[in-house]
Amino acid sequence: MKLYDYLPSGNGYKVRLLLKQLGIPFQLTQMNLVKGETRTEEFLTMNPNGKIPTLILPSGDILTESNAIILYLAEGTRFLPEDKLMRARVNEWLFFEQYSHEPNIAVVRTWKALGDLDELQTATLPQKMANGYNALDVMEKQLQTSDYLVGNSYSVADIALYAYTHVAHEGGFDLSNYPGINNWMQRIKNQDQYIPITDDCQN
Ligand SMILES: N[C@@H](CCC(=O)N[C@@H](CS)C(=O)NCC(=O)O)C(=O)O
Repeated sequence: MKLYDYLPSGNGYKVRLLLKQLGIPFQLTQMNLVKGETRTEEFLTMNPNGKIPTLILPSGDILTESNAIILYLAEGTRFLPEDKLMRARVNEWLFFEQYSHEPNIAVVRTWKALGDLDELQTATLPQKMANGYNALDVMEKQLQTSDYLVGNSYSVADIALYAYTHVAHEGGFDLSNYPGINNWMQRIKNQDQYIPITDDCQN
């Protein structure tokens, strides 16, 4: 498999972490997003949306969208429950991540990483922060009652939500009032074959 990725990206990290935990070797191509490397004609023929992660399967088929990729890779493994309702619960968290969590927590982190905020970003920041804290509140409520997000076992729901939660402080989010989330993040760090977000898995 060949993964087009960018190491600071939580979306890319979801795929890297799962590939590592599944023991699937892959070749990593790092894309410089700041230089627009996902916007070249060549890259856009693979992913017309111009984004990483983009995964090339051994068959040559191309997969995009981090949560679609991890669902595909997790099929038939311990990272995705077989039970229909439990799978729906995993999907609930994956859709929640893309609509309520990532657009706030990840976006604010990226803005801050890129330097000074422009006028529009400065005006939108308070709402983004409030939305991000709302998403953390929802996770905390669940993690006060269970060790993992779905059915008390580690799944792709945890991988998807961990990716940007564990670096939320880089966007200015204070996680000190979220004991459930903090304990859950520690449980994830203790998983077999855990890698940090900066690991390119190439050795
Ligand atoms: N919904 C997509 C979002 C992917 C995404 O936003 N990727 C960003 C990096 S985190 C990217 O490639 N940005 C480059 C660009 O838009 O030019 C997913 O979950 O994979």
